[in-house]
Amino acid sequence: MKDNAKSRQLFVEAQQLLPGGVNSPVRAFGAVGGNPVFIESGQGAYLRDVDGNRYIDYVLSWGPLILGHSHKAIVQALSKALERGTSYGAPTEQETELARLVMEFMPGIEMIRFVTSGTEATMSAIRLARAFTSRDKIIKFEGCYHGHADAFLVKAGSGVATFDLPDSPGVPRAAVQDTLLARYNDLDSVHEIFKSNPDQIAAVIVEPVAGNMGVIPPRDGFLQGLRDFTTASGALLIFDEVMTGFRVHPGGAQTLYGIEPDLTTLGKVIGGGLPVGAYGGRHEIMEMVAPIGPVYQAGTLAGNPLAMTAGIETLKLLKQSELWKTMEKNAQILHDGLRRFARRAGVPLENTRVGTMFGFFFTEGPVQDWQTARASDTKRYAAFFHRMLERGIYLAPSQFESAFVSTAHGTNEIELTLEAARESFQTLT
Ligand code: HOZ
Repeated sequence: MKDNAKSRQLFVEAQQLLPGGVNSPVRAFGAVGGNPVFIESGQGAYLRDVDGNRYIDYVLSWGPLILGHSHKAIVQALSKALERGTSYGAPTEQETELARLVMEFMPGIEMIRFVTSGTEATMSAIRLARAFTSRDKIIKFEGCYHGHADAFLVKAGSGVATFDLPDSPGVPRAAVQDTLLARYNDLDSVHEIFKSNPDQIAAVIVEPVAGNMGVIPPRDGFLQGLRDFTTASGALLIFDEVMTGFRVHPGGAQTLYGIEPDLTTLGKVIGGGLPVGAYGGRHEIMEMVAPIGPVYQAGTLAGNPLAMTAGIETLKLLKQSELWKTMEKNAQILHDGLRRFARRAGVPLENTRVGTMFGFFFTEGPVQDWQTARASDTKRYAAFFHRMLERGIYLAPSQFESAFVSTAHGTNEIELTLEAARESFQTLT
């Protein structure tokens, strides 16, 4: 057994001051039981906790750390930037540079606004879509998570699914009355909504690869169907690529599947581990944003120079296609190995992967939407999670999240992980 005495003590203290001892619910291990480990530092593919235990990290701060922890280029660039100040509340060259880099990866984005979180990005994107179309209703999918803004807290994924809070108290009915729910991967359910709300839908917002109910790839034709419905009805298609951006393909899901959304929301990777979000799209839409248009949206720390610097360094390195390809190859080796060892141990496992994101459901499968995802055995996931943690592998403390690899995960880390998985699966039967 690992010694976790210091983590346990810190958790006791934290719970007296912070709700659940954490600042974001899924960190609390509520779905898997036990105490969260408190982290002291991260280096490359590894986390070190306050008791001195080391873990190979597949959470990577929930996705942003695509180059691993404390990447030298980022640390150096940030150290220099720090000496010049932390925030100015005035424009910097870095904002334009990061905008240009993002657009090189995602040419469909012609103009972009940086904000400070994914929640802010999605919340602002629907405000803009509503203004652009002069319509109020939006369609979202059960099990998809677009941050915690009121309008999205209906049958959402991530922590909302993990803690089974389908509709959060505190969200006024009026805030969600225009949020219409469809089933992921089910075009008929989308068609029905369009049919019963003619000329009223402002936007369809979707995680083009769902990553907040575990990882669920879109079925063939699903995203194209959304593109066709929205175009035909004058609604906007919003790809929430906060998670999938740079992860399922360097150019995001829109490049991988060849579908151009009207608006894209980003976060995570474009901040290189610092707080960031962004929304962008075609000129004619983005030109509605203040100060050139009437749609108001602002932020004291938006486009923060440190976040921009970390994002610039990250994207510059990601331009080396070999780096990305190696990372994807490693994700594939992991995915295949997990499947193989689960099968050998007789553990029913549906595992999924798109690019550098992967997930696994303890079920016979197939998993294609929230209904089938939630049918998986979460107790078994919890047991697997703890067996892996004990063997030095840090996975998300919930079945309904995604795992990520970074460029710092090499052959050694992959082999150690698969060996830990092999042993862990054997103990589950
Ligand atoms: N989007 C992340 C979860 N899937 C955010 C992590 C959090 O909620 O803390």
